[in-house]
Amino acid sequence: MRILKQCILFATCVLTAAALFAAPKPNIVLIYADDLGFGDLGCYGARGVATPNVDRLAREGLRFVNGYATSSTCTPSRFSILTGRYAFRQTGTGILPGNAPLIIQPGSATLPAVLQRAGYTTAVVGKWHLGLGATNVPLDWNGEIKPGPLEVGFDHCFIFPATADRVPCVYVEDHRVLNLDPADPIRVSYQKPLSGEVAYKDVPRTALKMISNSGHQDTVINGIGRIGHMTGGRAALWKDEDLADDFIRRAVQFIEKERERPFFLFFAAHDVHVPRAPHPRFVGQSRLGLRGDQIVEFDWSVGRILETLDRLNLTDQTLVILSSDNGPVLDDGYDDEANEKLGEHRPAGPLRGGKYSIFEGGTRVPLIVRWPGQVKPGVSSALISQVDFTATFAAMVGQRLAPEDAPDSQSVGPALLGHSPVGRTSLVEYGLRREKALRAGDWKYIPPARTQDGLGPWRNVSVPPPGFLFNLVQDPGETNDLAATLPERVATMSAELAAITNPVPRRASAPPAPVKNTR
Ligand code: NG6
Ligand code: CA
Repeated sequence: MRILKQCILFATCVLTAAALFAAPKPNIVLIYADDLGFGDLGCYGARGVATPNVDRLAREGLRFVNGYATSSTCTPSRFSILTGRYAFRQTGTGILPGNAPLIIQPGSATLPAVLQRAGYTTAVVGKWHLGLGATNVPLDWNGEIKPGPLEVGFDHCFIFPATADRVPCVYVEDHRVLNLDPADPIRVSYQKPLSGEVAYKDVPRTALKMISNSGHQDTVINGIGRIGHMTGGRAALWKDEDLADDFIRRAVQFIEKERERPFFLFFAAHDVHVPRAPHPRFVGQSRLGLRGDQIVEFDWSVGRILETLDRLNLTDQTLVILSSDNGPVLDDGYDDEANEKLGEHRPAGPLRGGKYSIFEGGTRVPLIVRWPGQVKPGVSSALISQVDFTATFAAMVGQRLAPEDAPDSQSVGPALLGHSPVGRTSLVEYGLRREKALRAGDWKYIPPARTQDGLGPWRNVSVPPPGFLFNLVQDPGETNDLAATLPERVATMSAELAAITNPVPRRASAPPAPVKNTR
């Protein structure tokens, strides 16, 4: 009996070791840019700005031309990338104010939580914008700040709470505001002005680093008007020009510290979101003005990460994945000459629209994956959504997901690693006004809605019944609406979209096609 038990134990050990060997656990570094468009990088055809470090990543890895954020704004895209769930399934997942509570359920099977379960040390460095604190309990920025990243799967966080144009303009490290002087407590309001704040209306224009042309006219911090009111916390305020340096310092420290074990780093850059105040050493480094200079700053950050992996001999055992949370925008509320200095550059490449829009420029973004020896370098046209990362990485590290976990996430490992040219069959895109569209194969269907076109300034566009139908391969710029000539395709795609987006699909004249869960 004892011998039998020992044999079983031995066999179990051998099998476990074999399974581990079959599924090497790479470190995973997810580099997430903010508002970086499909055409904003050298390897995607950018003009007037050089991105040698990202281009190196693309040369050594796989560059996707059909990679998608789930939404054309930040919060819903970040919600999806971390939860494997489309944001339209949960109310309150639109662009959040800086004092919003956490919108991800603590304890749920998020991307970092699943990796943590698989033995990874996990960290988020950079922009958060998914809320902090409990619902219905006003957050005290001077106390313990939770729940937040540490309650949804991250072992460490070094973040700013929302966006750089929203207060509070401070870093949160784990559960505390960094460098906070208790004698100078932070107060934050998104409702009304605060007594003692430096109000935009009172600051002479000559004392501002940039003029706010829309919104961004509440409290002035570091010479820049912000959304929301803030007083106090003076020793804790970040300097916009140092955001990239501060984030990279933490990211490099984390990689150095965790070099011996599998780690997951979610590096969520501020670049190239407004306000555009890159470090002075990047100013003038592109021909596109400050927005282009910020692309250079982003590329520098990527270079620092790649250099660190090289220096620590981690390159071969690290999967680096780079993408953006939504498409590009030019004038996003500050006079920073993004339009005036654009020249020949096309931030969304050949795509129509950009940030906020349901057209392709809103959600189709750069996507590059590098894992030397595992990913064959090249270009892939496989259809991939960021919502797939949770199931894909879970499968890669041998973690099972329950049916209710990451419900929209499909395991697309073979496509992501370049072993298959086929990813998803379809995906949902989601705009600022909660408008949705279906991309299926070469086709895109946008139901009747209102959306925005352009890159700021915008043009409102009404999508009339029965919606717009485009063949994206023949018509990447979405100019030739085929809905009237192909009514059956409109009907099929409309039914598929309804089946995915309605929890209980409503029966039309024909029953909608069932949604396949390929996980
Ligand atoms: C908008 C802001 C814009 C930006 C955006 C969020 C104004 C006029 N516009 O409301 O500047 O902050 O919200 O961007 O205030 S995102 O990338 O985080 O979704
Ligand atoms: Ca964004």
